[in-house]
Amino acid sequence: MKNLLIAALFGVISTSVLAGESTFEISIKDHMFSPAELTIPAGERVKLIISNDDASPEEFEGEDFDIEKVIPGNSKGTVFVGPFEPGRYEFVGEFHEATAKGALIVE
Ligand SMILES: [Cu+2]
Repeated sequence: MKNLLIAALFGVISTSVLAGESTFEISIKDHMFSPAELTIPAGERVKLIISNDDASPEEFEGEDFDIEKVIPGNSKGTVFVGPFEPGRYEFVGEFHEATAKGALIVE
């Protein structure tokens, strides 16, 4: 019983550590990212909440990392990125690549 309790507590702790990963928000408006450059910590898995404030769908796509996620108009999408080495990692909104450009600055 005691071991079960410890295991249960441990489960709660590891879940909360996962839930505690850094979260950052990016928005899309007029087919542009804001902020266009986002600084995130190196060596960590990071949660990005992408809010598409345009009426049309957008696809968040990493140029320098392997993520693709379509976000319908006027809604939010969540992706997990990293852990990355320090550097600059570009991404685009693939449906409006001419204007929807951004980068993660990993420090
Ligand atoms: Cu794509």
